[in-house]
Amino acid sequence: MLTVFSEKHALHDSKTELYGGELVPPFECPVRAEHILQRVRDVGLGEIIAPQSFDIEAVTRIHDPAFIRFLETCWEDWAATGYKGEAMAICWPARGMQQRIPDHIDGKLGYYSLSAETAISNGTWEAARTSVDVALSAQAALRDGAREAFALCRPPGHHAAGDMYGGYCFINNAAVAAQAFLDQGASRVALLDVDFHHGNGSQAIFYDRSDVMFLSLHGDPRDAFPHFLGYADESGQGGGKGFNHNYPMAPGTSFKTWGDALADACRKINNYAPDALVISLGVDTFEHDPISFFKLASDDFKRYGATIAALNLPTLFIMEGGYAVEEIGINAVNVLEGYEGR
Ligand code: Q9C
Ligand code: ZN
Repeated sequence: MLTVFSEKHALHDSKTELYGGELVPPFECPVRAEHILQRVRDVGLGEIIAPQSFDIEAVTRIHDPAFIRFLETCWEDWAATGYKGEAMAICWPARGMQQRIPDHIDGKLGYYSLSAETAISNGTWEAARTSVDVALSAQAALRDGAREAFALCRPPGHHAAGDMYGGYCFINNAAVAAQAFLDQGASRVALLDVDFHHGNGSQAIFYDRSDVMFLSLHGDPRDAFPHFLGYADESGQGGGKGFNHNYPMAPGTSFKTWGDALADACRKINNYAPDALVISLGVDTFEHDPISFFKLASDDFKRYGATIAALNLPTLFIMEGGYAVEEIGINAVNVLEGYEGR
C-alpha cells in the first residue's frame, strides 16, 4: 500500500495544551508521525511519497473561506498583541450571545474554536495546509487507479467542522478527501471514523447530505470529548436523514463489543454501496492510550483491518488520533497490514 507523508507535519509543534487546568506538553506531538512512518518502513508496507500541492479550492469545498483565512493569519495576529503564550481561546459565543465575528484575536479564537486545549503556534497553518495535501495526494492515487492508500496526516482533522477548529484538528482532511471523490464523479462515499473520539466535524459537515454516509464508533460523549455531539439518536437531517450513524460506547469497552459495532457499521456501508470508503483512522482506542477508555489490544487492530478489507471497496486511510506514542506505529500499521491480509 502506498503511503503519503510530509516532514512538514513537524512545523506544528505547539508547546502547550490546556489539560486538567494545567498547561502540559501536547498529547498530539510530532513524534507520533515519526513513529508511524518508521513502522511503515520497518514492515515494508510499500512506497512512501511526498504530497503534491493542491489549490485551496479543494479545501474551501468543505471549509468557510473566512475560517481558512483566520487559520492562515491567526499566529501573526496573536503575536502582534504581545501575548507571551501560544494562541488559545478563552471565551465563546455561548447560549444567548451573538454569533458575530469580533475584530480582536481573542474574539476570533472563540468564534472559530470548539474547545480550548488546542494551541495555535508559529508553524501550525503550514503543517495543517500540508496535512490536507497529504490526504488529497493519497486520494489522487485512488483516482488514478490505486485500490487503497494511506495518508499519514498530521495534524489530524476529524474534529474540524466547516468553520471550527479544536480537538487537535484544523482542517478536516477526511471530509476534504471525501468531497474530492464526489467532485471526480463518485455518487456516494462512506466515511467510517474509528478514532476513539466522535468525529463531530465530519458529522456536522455531512449531516444534511445523502452523498456521504458518516459512521462513527467512539467513546460515549456523556463521558468523552467532544461531549456535545456523537449521541446515538443523531441520524442526519433533511436529505441526510438516515445517513449518519453513531455508535457511542461506554468506558472499558472491549474489542468484542467494539467489533460488533464495526460489523453493524460495515453492514450499513455495504447496503449503501458507496463508490469509495474513507477511514478516519485513529488508534486512540488502544488499551494503553493515555486520554481514552477503550480496551483494544495491538492484535485487535490487525483483526479489524481485515474486516474493513472485506467490504471490498477502494479505501483511503486518513490518520487521525492515537496518543500511546510508543505503540502508535504498531497499532496504526497493524490496521493496514490486517487490511492487506498479512
Ligand atoms: N480529558 C483526536 O484524537 N482532549 N483528538 C480530551 C480528555 C481533547 C482528541 C481531554 C482530545 C482531542 C484527533
Ligand atoms: Zn481521537
